[in-house]
Amino acid sequence: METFARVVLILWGWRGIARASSSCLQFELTGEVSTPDPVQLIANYSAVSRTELFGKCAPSCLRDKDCNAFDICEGECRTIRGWIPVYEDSNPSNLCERHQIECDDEYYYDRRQEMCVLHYYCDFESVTEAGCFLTESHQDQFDWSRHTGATGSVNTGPSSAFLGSYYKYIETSGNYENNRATLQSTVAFEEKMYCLTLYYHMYGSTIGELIIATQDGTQTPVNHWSMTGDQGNVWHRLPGVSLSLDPHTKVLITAVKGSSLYGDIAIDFVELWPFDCPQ
Ligand SMILES: [Ca+2]
Ligand SMILES: [Ca+2]
Repeated sequence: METFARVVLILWGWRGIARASSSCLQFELTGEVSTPDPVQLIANYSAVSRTELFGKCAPSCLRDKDCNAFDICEGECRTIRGWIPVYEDSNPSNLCERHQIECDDEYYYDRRQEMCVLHYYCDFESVTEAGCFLTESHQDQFDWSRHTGATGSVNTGPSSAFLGSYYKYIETSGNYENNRATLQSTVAFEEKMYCLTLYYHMYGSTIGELIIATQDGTQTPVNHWSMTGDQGNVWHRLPGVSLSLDPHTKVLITAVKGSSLYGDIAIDFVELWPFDCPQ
């Protein structure tokens, strides 16, 4: 309780700063988070007291229009670009307070446009996800599996999700080489450029291929990005694939099975931003 009271007092101080520097931007305390997405990190600052941390991160975030949130942690604060859902962590020593501009689910606040913008993402944390734009295709040979923890085979697949608890992967035991599993989009997009980002994990001696493609109606899909073979036992970020979409075009994320069971390919935290990828 004592901590909570202190936070409220500091927040009032911070709102004063925000009003003075910009047109009533309100960063709300939205929850407690643990490890941030490293790519979305803008800067880290350290200080002893919470007051000093607010004094460093709040104005720094206000000055930078790429900054959409800041975290106040023990001994440090960090400014963050883009939009990140709030994940709880079971380890209390990891916890930071996330302050961001709140929009409805499926939207994030774009400070350059000064509005909440529709934003699709799939983090696979629940079976039905409000903002997710992907579903299992039936035009393929098998389905992706939603999973938590390590996959059933050693020496292939991740040991845990990249963010949160769940991810999707292809289980390659019991499937035939070159069998494909596809996630396809289910929404009618606006006609414009989008930017797809995701995390992928491709660990195993017989990893097949991960492909990002688009399909206009029933035409042959067009590949925009692919990765083949073992990429080590680590989550990698795909920094962005620019996609020209319209109401008739689908996004396809396909994993292809390799020659043995050491071919588990996983993805997590798929985001589709409503603008072209930064160059
Ligand atoms: Ca996840
Ligand atoms: Ca399928």
